[in-house]
Amino acid sequence: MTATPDASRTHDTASAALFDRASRVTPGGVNSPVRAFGSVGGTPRFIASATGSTLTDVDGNTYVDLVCSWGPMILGHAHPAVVEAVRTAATSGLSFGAPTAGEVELAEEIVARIAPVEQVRLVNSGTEATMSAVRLARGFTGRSKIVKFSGCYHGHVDALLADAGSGLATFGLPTSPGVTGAQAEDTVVLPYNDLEAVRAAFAANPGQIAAVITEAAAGNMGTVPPLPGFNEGLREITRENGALLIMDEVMTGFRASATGWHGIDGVAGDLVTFGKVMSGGLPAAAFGGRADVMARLAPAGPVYQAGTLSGNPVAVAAGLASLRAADAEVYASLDRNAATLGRLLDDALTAEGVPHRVQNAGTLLSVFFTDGPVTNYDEAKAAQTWRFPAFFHTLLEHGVYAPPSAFETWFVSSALDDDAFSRIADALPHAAKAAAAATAP
Ligand code: KE4
Repeated sequence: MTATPDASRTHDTASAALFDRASRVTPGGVNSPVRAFGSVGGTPRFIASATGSTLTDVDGNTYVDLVCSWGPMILGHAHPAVVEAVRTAATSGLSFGAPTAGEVELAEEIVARIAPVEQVRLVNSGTEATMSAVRLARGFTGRSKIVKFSGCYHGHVDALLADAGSGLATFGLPTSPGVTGAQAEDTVVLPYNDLEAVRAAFAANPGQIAAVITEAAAGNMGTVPPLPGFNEGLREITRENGALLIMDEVMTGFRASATGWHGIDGVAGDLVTFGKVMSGGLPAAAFGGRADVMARLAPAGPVYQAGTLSGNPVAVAAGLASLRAADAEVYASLDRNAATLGRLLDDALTAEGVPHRVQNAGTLLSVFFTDGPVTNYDEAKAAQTWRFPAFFHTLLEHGVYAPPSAFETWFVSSALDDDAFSRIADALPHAAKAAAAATAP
């Protein structure tokens, strides 16, 4: 890679034109806020195609992809087995509104891999999964309050958009407009990694808390793993108080390890949510857990939940192909690639004397511009996030597509090869210099 951005990079004229057009017909010009580059500025790149670990934008610029569609693409883009499975499924029809064998196979695959999951329901997004899990927990316990943690994001569920992380963290909206007081007042928001606060919340709300929902390892305030004993403590406290534990593995599921975060700390949620990797990149997600809890779900039980495209045969084919292609070597390469990326980040920022800390949770990782450990959202917000925009854009100019927010996790795929890493290694010293030169607002 040349010392300066590749002169052949045509930059972003076609992206800029598309962003202008998009902004006239779609709020913010995007269909999900973080894609708008709001917290880093500049023009979002409109992607024309992707293969392996490479994205190509509409101006013909190529990038090493460290977003992986926010997690799903652990095999890289356009993996032949996944594309073929989608092609085959599509030629048999796209949607029937009736059960199919593929849905059973995907449910069986999840149940076989994740011990606490005895039954599973397929849905279309992680938001649907967490929304449905919360409703089921309330229906099963007859209680109304839900505990969540500041900086954790569980999708745009009204009740969970209370001081959420991810997009809201980027925009700094402690509670999204449109979420009514009634919906928010049943949500208790606590500091992440603080078991004393959880105990106090149960003491203050005896017999009222239906569930605690937590990201199995937090990835929406940057990567903030649970402190040793935190998830185990949540398991113990919820059990003691007759509440359910909802482990949100939408991001960590089948990515942090072959069996998600559960495969790392073994803490069994009563309900577990999934998405992203299990979708192969198409709209599919799931929630599942104890059979006695899931038995309350319609049509078996009274808690209503439904979806026209739930278990869609083409999405299911993509998810099954992705999970089945993700063998031990794929997960070994994810481990290696996450370690390599973390080392390259650390070396480049150390060389420029930039205060930083690379944090991992399984194969998830992110970089905080601070020296201390980041264990919760306040500490994540206290980092020198003002260094991130220059860092991000310098990487982008040098052909590396990192998440466009300091409050997001970086995602590796098994498709990252030597060429990709040499491009990353070439770009990082320039990005570290830009971070070092950044000035506080
Ligand atoms: P979706 O509704 O976006 O499929 O999933 C919501 C969700 C639930 N739980 C966790 C732990 C999640 O990370 C997410 C979504 N993650 C974000 C990335 N930080 C999706 C990216 C976006 O919003 O565009």
